[in-house]
Amino acid sequence: MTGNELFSDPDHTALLLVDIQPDFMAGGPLATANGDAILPGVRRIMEARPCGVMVATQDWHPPGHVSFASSHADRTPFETIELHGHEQVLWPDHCVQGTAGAELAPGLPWDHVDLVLRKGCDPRVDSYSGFRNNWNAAGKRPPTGLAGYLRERGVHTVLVCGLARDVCVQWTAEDAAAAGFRVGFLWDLTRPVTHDNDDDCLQALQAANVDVLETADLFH
Ligand code: VGL
Ligand code: ZN
Repeated sequence: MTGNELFSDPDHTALLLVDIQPDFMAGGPLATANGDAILPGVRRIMEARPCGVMVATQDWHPPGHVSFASSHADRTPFETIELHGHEQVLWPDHCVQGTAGAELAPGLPWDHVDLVLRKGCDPRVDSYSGFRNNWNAAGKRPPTGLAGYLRERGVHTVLVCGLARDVCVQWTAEDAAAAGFRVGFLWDLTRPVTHDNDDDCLQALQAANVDVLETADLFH
């Protein structure tokens, strides 16, 4: 998919702004590599609005969430455990409901956003993707309703950006593609939490049939 193709079809395109929250930026407990650097470009694309629908996701965990290392005896952040039959990374406490670090990052025009979708609210299940929770005790990944929302709004193409590139943006992009949307991944408007993961991330995106784009592609 080319940038021009995307810009030419705004009525059927959605921009998904994934987890752009202070806890994933400089000084936050789960800081991505230079996450703050995406903010000017994200502002620019929000203002240019190459899409009829804008959705923000917000990581929004209750205190004591199962994904926090602090919720498990003798565990430290970035260790993995098995949870509901799947590998779960244990993170530092982050995006705790109602805290400043969980807000949508100050300084962006959030008023332009149609829907803010909170995720990770179930204390026993993690949720990386905006489309589905991670696996629950029944071995299912229940949908959030976002695919249905977008379809009802006439969307068939989604552009994804935000934090973190190799976790929530990647999972959101993969699930969007699996749900049948055409997906553009705005690579320069993402930053990873694990710095040497870019090759794996690119491979996974390619395997999922996600197009990796640079925002410059949208503006010519
Ligand atoms: C995220 C780890 C844990 C993300 C959220 O937004 O990428 N990563 N929770
Ligand atoms: Zn989280």
